[in-house]
Amino acid sequence: MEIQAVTMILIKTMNKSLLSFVGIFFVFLVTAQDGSSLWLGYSILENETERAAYAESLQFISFSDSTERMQLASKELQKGLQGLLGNSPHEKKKLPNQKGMYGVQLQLDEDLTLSKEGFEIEYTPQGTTIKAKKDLGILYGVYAFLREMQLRKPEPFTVVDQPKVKIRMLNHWDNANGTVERGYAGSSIWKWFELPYRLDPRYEDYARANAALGINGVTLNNVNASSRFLTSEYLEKIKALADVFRPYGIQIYISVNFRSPKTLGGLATSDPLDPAVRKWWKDKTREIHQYIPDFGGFLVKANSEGEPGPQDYGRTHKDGANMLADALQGYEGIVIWRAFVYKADPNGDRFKEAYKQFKPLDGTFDPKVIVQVKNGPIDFMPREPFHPLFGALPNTPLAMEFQITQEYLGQATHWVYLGGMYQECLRSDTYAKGPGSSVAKVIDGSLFEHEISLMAGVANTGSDANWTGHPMGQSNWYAFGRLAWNPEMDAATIAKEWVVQSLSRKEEAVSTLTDLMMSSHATYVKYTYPLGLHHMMGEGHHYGPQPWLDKSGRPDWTSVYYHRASASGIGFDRTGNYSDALDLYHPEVQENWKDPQSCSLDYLLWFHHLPWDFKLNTGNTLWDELITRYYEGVAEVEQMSTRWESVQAQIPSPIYENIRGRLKIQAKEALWWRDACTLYFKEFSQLPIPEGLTPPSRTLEEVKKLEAIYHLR
Ligand code: GCW
Repeated sequence: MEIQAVTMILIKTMNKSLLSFVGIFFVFLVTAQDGSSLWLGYSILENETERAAYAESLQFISFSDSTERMQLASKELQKGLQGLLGNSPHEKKKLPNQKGMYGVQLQLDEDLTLSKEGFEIEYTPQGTTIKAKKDLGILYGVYAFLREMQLRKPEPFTVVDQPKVKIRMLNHWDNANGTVERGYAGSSIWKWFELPYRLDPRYEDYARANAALGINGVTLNNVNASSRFLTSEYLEKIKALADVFRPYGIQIYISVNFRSPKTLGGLATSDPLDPAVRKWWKDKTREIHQYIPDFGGFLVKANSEGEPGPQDYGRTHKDGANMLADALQGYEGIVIWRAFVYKADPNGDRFKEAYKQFKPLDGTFDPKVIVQVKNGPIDFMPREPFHPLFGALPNTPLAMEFQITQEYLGQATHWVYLGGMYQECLRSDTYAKGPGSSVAKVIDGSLFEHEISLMAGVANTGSDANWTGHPMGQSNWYAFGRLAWNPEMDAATIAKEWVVQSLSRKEEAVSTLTDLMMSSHATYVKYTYPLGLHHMMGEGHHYGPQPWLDKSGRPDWTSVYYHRASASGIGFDRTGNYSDALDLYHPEVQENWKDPQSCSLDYLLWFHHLPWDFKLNTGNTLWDELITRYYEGVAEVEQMSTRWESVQAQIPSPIYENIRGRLKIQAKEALWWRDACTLYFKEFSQLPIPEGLTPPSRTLEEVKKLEAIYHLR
């Protein structure tokens, strides 16, 4: 007998107060305490009166149409209510019209003025309706209702919602051999060697967790793509996953290797204008649809970091993307073409590369093509100005690519909530059509009235029991999903939602944790890349500090290329005096950053090379401010630990211990960053550590050895 069934029997045979005690105890048992249930843990509502009120108003579930997805929505609602209330309402075919019999109706309604994924929830103690035009809207409405129940009291409320962005997608950088590029939570969740015959139960857990956020697309494999994913053997495996995901409204996309016609098809070339190549892609696309009729489309990294692409044949990104779009004619799918391209130019500025290549192509892409742009111009640095392409290509739909996995943000050992960082980018004003032309409006398609819109997040999932390694990594997956649904949502609201559903509903814990989450990003930036420094991490693995890195495969893979520290100062001059990358932005945006006296300190060294004794508006010199920030960052991590310890009693203990351990690593490594950077930059500035701060207790040589260990064989 399942534990849940035992719980039910016990609950039915007990008196009320004993019942609530045992109920809570058992729900703790059935709700995983290790974080594996993500935001779908549905632990019992602790307030007995509120629970009783909800139970009274949710005695049954009925649904207007019996589609497979309506039934799924009803099952999800039952599961959720079972957890939250300790008891789950029965399904009823017809609405009971007995007095005192209240419940939820899931109702399809063609006349609603909402998009096909939108929903309307109306809760009253005497009856609740969840309405939508389509059954996927009902499923989304059910998840939203369960979320609202955890955030509100059982008093009447109405929620009307629909997504602003059409495609809300996770990009997995997962390889066929089970490894995950830039993955820090174990191996891939896709068991390619078992598929299609064995379906890991986690596939469905994954689909539920994503559907609860409204994520409706998944690219399964790494953008550094293997052609293997296009073989019929792998298409059969992918089909098996597509079949699991479909009921949850999730479509599959595949990252493709541009050289596949050659490597897989045996053709002499992969030139996108070659008729045989074009036919190969058409045939392959037809074959894919035999397995996956609702195939989402192709994701392509071309001519970037050694990946093949149309430029190998003297063609352009447009030629490559439009060829794939042509192969998809007659089908629903699209081509997602990445703009993460940069040529090695020792005298250039990598900041400008993607703009240089894509700006001239505006308006030349097939309507099925969307260009996917990383949030910033370099590469997912802890803080970047928004990418200058946003707002610059009015005739091309642009997708946002955020990184959820924390490649440059402490990987799985540093607690960094990314909601605020995503928000900062989305709310940035491009001024493309005057004030109010936010990045959010570019990517939701509204600014330039594009049909396709897309937001992608590079996933942080892996085989670890809690999915993300650091339990707090879950909140970044969650925040990404919520912002993809509505890029204008508030990061603090999202943080609170996540805490309430995933960690604790105790008031003190909720406010402490929301606070900690919201300040965690600024703290990380302080002890790693204060004042707009960027790209000074360990070579290759991208972990820890290596500001002294001066030789690598390419100049723009070193650290010195970016910080440009010398006796005369520090920072990358991107004004008209040097690279003039600033000029890629609208004049109003340039205003924010062009004058070092008024430039936000968060972005100062992104755009300016300044002398060490440059006087900032804080009253400090640049040197003093820089070093002070490193020290503040370290102190803030210590405070994070203390505050974390203060909520121990309110957090499930395995998660509490897990994070406590990781905070210790974070504290040690914040110190590592601080010492590495202050000692290294001191060699140039020749200035003392500011008064009142204790100088590092180790030498630069000693700190350098810490990084070197990563390269020992
Ligand atoms: O951030 C860099 C990573 C690469 C990644 C690349 C990209 C998938 O270091 O690992 O490759 O970006 O986004 O294509």
